[in-house]
Amino acid sequence: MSCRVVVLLSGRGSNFRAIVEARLPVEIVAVVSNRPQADGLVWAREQGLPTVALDHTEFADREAFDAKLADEIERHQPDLVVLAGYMRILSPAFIARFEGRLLNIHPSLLPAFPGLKTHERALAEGVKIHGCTVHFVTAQLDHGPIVIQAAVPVRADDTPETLSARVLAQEHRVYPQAIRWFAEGRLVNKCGCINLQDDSASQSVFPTES
Ligand code: NHR
Ligand code: GAR
Repeated sequence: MSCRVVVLLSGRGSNFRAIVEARLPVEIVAVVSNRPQADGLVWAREQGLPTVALDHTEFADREAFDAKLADEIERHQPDLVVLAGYMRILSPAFIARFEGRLLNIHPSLLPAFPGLKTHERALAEGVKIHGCTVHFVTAQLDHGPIVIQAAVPVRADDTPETLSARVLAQEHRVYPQAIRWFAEGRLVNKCGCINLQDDSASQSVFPTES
């Protein structure tokens, strides 16, 4: 029985594309966006995938929107919900319904730079290493248990654009990997830290150590 995945996105959808193109042993049962015009939603339709557009501006408040969003997601009976450039903070009531089966990719090496404008902030701080993090989503923004990270060098002449492109290439590599591990049932939460069961592939996570 394959892992049923719902994807949430708000924009371009390049992480979503990378997930589809990785040919994972999962079934994408719905692609949901809070922005009806999102490029990612257009591409999903072109692929013949089921889509749901829910315009958050048509709801009275965050709680009302999230309640409808959760109902729409639950209709598809997902084993996993994947945030792929989803730009709305999710309320505690939403998290309670999906915690443990909700993943996000964040464009920084958490716990550094939670929130928005991560590449600008990394450059302003002068960090020499930056990257991305796949984590389980909890009610505390960008603080859930970490599944996998990838690091990139920061170059002296980087702009937010060049740096984000370097990070994005790594996002496209590690997000499919994390989803594959979840689908294989290999992610084990041990007191808030994620362990990878049967870790014979660890050299692919830490290439410089092998
Ligand atoms: N929700 C919870 N509860 N916990 C997390 O860890 C979440 C989350 C929702 C989204 C993705 C996230 C990121 O990776 C994410 C993680 C949006 C904002 C934000 O401030 C912050 C973090 C993330 C996504 N959004 C504004 C808001 O008011 C709207 C900004 C916009 O529309 O452009 O929701 O960084
Ligand atoms: C990605 O860099 C993702 O990490 C980031 O937005 C981009 C979405 O790109 N997510 C966040 O900043 C969440 N707050 P994509 O739509 O092409 O996948």
